[in-house]
Amino acid sequence: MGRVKGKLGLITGASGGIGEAVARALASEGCDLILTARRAEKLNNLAQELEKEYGIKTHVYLVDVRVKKSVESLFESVKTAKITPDFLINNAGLALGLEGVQDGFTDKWDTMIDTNLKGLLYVTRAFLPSMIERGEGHIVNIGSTAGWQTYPGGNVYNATKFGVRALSDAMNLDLVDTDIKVSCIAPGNCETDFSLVRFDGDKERADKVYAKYKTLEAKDVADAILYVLNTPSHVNIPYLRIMPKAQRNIYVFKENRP
Ligand code: 8X3
Repeated sequence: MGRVKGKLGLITGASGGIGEAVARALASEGCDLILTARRAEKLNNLAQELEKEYGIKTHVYLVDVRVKKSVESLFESVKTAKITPDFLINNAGLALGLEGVQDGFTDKWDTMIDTNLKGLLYVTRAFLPSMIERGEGHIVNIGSTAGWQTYPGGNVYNATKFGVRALSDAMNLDLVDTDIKVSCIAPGNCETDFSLVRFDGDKERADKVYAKYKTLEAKDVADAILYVLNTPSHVNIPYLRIMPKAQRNIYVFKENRP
């Protein structure tokens, strides 16, 4: 452990959920951070809190990863600030709705594909060359158990997460002659505002997703990411799947929530 101390990590979607938890975990290990998201207030508060608590440096940028120009402007700002991320956590992502394809909303599909796949690609394309140039770097893509198994109504979200898995695999192949590592971290059921977003603010419906058994917490996933980032330089972890003990796959789980 201890390899992230003094390094600089760039996190997308850092204002909540797993992104925020990763920011906290990295900060607690003395890692400086580039925090990006769309929500200014939450991001600024988090940055201030982490600087104060852990004495690290933070750089905050409002970015919508779906918008190519927004990612380009992030890249330019980072370049102007003369900082280069040592690793990139491609965390920004979401699910919208649970309709069958026959009833699906194409705008929701666009948002999921643009965020989960195209956004990940834009950010990676922007920062990967400087990592290669420096001969060091690590890209962590946040996948999902939904990238291993489909479920009714998961359709496009499933496709994006199968895509994140495929892209992680493909990046590892493309980068074989470099020193850059690529890891796909795939959590199972993790209690965040993921379901609230998916169900358009319907809290009762969202709560039900987490009611049957003890789910993962965002911090559990952040700890796994920290482990992956802390591996020695000759070790690469292409995939890490992390599930609640009570959930063995999308369909098989033990109802044991107290
Ligand atoms: C979130 C996990 O099972 O709700 O990526 O799709 S699931």
